[in-house]
Amino acid sequence: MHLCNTASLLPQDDIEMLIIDNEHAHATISLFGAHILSFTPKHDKVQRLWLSKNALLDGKHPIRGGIPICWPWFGAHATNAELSSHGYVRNQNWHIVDCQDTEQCTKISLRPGITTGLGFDGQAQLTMIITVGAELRIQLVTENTGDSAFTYTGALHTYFHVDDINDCELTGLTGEYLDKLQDFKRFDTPTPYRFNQETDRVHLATPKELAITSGNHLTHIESAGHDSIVVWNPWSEKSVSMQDMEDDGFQKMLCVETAVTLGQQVLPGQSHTLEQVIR
Ligand code: TA6
Repeated sequence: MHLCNTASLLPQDDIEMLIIDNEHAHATISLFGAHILSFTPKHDKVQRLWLSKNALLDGKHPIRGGIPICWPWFGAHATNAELSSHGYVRNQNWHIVDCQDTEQCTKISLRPGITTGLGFDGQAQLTMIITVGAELRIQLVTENTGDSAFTYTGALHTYFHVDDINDCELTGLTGEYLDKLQDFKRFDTPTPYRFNQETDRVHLATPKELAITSGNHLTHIESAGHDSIVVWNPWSEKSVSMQDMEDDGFQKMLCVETAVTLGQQVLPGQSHTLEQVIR
């Protein structure tokens, strides 16, 4: 595969890193999991994503931070608790199928080795299209290549960098959420939406625009193709319990995930795109 001029491949630890460096931004993408690890626009040089200092880059375990791809299920598998959380495509090597340079951006398309697996009976082609420019556009395209419909869940499980979780506000969410920490009971979205404890919520609203204000930084998040938005911060106790997360890691991150948690049916010959734009 010929790489475009603004892309280069570097081995790091046990995984291959794709480095994108164009006039608009710098980004790092692990081919293991097609996992975006960093995105820094050049106009302000502010890193938008958080990556654990203890993240495992061994090509065997999911990477803590950046943008994990959850597919073909979100969270625990609906019927088989033995299967890995968030599906199986973040745990495998992807390959580059296209790489384009334009004046505005670098556009990379990647596909996983396999899309069939225990726990999912669909025949699908999965493509991740990453567009790196002044903004980062991530499109996860699920195509039904079989002759029967299937339903999937998934998420662009983005870990955003925040200066201080105690001085951070999420704007744009309204309506009800399901609280995973309280047996998925329904609650109203708080305003202002600030954080002072472990938070694990599936918001049933589908806003196009969200924003995270943290210190004097504002990160804009656009979503499309979603049926929910997941908001997660493990807080202190969970951070300490996770080997791949530094004990105080929770203070510098907030997950805001463009998600399909209720289920998206894809008919034969049809496709569905889950999209998040970060700027
Ligand atoms: O998106 C929130 C969540 O489902 C949490 O419940 C927590 O499990 C988080 O994802 C991280 O999951 P992981 O499997 O990457 O540790």
